[in-house]
Amino acid sequence: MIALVLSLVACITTTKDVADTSDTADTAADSGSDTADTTDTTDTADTTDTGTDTADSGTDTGTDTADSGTDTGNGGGGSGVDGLVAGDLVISEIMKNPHGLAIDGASADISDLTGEWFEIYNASGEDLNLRGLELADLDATDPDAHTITGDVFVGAGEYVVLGNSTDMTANGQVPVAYAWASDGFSLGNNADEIVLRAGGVVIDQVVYTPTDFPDYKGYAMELSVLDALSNDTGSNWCEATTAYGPVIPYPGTGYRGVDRQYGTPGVANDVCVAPAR
Ligand SMILES: [Ca+2]
Ligand SMILES: [Ca+2]
Ligand SMILES: [Ca+2]
Repeated sequence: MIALVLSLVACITTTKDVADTSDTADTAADSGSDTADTTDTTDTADTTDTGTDTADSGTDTGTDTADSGTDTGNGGGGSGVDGLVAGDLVISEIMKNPHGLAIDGASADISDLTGEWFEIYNASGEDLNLRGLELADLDATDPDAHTITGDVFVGAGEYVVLGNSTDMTANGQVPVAYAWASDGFSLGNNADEIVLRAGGVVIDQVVYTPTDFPDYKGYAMELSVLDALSNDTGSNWCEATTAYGPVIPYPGTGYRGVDRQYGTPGVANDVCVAPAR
């Protein structure tokens, strides 16, 4: 009986909602300044607000993602090669024909290829990054071609060495800053050419022959006058007189009995003496 009474009371106090049809859309333009609504998730944008938003002065707590792209700029260490003109770089020393440990027939370490290098003098007057510089020769049928793909910094008035290998053991203790690594480029032991281009423009080139230029195995040829016109003439080149690298176990007295390589890779050349042929 008590339960029935309670049930009737509940029925009496419960009313049923009817739809509220009296609201009309708010079409008035809002002229106030909005404050951020941080709790409402259902409002649509108010497109009639003429108020002025205030700047978001909050602190960004998001996490930046790392820049994993490849930097194609010059790395901030010097100007790029695109604006270079003929003479800005000078090919100043060439080791076309190194002799290595293989010469004793027992310990093959420094091969002709891995021991090759040449030196560039920066005559441009500004610090440079040689990334993008093209190395080539003038072979009509099978031209050498390699484009420098890494940063190679060389200060104004300084030298940099490019070679086959940056491995100081394999190249005979030469401070090679960048290696072409047999990728389409090498230095012929007889006649060959080194051409430096930037954007298709020849910045310097040397066309050497074994008759007009110094030609002795194990001796780099060094330029005596540091400009890109002088290096076109063989008589402006001399054999290096400063030894570098490891003692080479050469049997006998051939090659003048030398047991070292000769050159000044990366630093000023020796004072020129007449080539001893
Ligand atoms: Ca060679
Ligand atoms: Ca030249
Ligand atoms: Ca030198």
